[in-house]
Amino acid sequence: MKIEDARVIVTSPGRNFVTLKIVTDEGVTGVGDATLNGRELAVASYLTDHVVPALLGRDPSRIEDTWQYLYKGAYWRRGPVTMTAIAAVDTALWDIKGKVAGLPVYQLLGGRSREGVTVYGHASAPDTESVLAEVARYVDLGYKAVRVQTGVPGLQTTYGVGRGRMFYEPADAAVPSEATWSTERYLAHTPQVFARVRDEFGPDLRLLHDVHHRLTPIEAARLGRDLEPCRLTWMEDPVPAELQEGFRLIRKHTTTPIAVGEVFNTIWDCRQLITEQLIDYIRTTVVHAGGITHLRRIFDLAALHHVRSGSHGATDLSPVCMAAALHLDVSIPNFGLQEYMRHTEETDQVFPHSYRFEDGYLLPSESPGLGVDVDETLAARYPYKPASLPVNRLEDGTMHSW
Ligand code: KDG
Ligand code: MG
Repeated sequence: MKIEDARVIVTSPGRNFVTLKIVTDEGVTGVGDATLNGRELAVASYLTDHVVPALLGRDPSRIEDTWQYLYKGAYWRRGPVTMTAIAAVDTALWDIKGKVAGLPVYQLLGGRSREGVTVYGHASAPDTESVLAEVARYVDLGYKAVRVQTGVPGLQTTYGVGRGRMFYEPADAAVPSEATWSTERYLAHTPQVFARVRDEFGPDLRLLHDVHHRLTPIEAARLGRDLEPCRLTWMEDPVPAELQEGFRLIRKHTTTPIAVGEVFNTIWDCRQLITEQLIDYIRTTVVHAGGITHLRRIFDLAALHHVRSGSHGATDLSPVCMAAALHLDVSIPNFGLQEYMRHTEETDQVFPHSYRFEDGYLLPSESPGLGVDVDETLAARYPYKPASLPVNRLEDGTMHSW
């Protein structure tokens, strides 16, 4: 079997997505998500101009070799654009392998380690009163874990607080919009929100919070400490994570578990965090961390160091990524949680899939391969619209993280 064609499909059914579809000379096809929020066209060009020509004629069954060829062969290793492009190829090849074998991909990864994939939803609202109602809605839907985000009094907008209900879309304008941030106001407000939520919903509901990289290590340590009575499942992205040893300081001061990794692209971005046991959950994803092949390598390293998975699953990760993530989630020994922000109806139509939500769990597809596809005719009806993630400035105008 040989790769005969590889198409890069850019579509915007409510938001932008890039998808790679690989076609073999025997007519078997595979899909991979290649969406990098706000930088979609860079990945599309990387694939079209540099990867696709090298794929034509290759044997699609050689997944590991193709991964090594694209990673090492580029000379320029790592980085979000490169790793997202490699991820798309890798995911599509796993899809093809599953279809050829007549098995869902999780069977090729060693089979089930659990019955379902526990997911968390996003309760977000401008203030504490309204976020309580949002948490209740998720509980009623069966969710066993809920991420809680609110606006901060005195700030006009807060990143991570949605405008819609089941999903939010942070990429809004072609040129990044700007918001104002105050660490002081945020640190004073957030523990009060969680005290109310824990009080109202009791000890069993798993609660999570995303800091979106906005603190310094000592500020994050203080937040973690203030949140300890509320027993969070995790505090996510407390600080920008380029400086991995910065997490030692947070660890020294708080037992609130830490999750990090949605912006990581390789095992090297999290090696120190994992091997020094500075985190509890690694949030790397199929699409941004080199596909199923490389993400499994990260999760295996994590398993040796008491770190569980907690993959990113926001709306900018397409149903193709979600389908692939679920095959890994259900098979690995050290699964923790999977983020699940639902997609719009238009997105679900462009990417027909057979994973499903049931009683707080997502269940991977039982179809051969990944169990997801892209409807290219429908996709063509939604042209690309430039959209960037916003930036933050402090109240005095200084540029800040996110
Ligand atoms: O593209 C960026 C979003 O996916 C991200 O900001 C969402 O932080 C996020 C999360 O945890 O879902
Ligand atoms: Mg996050």
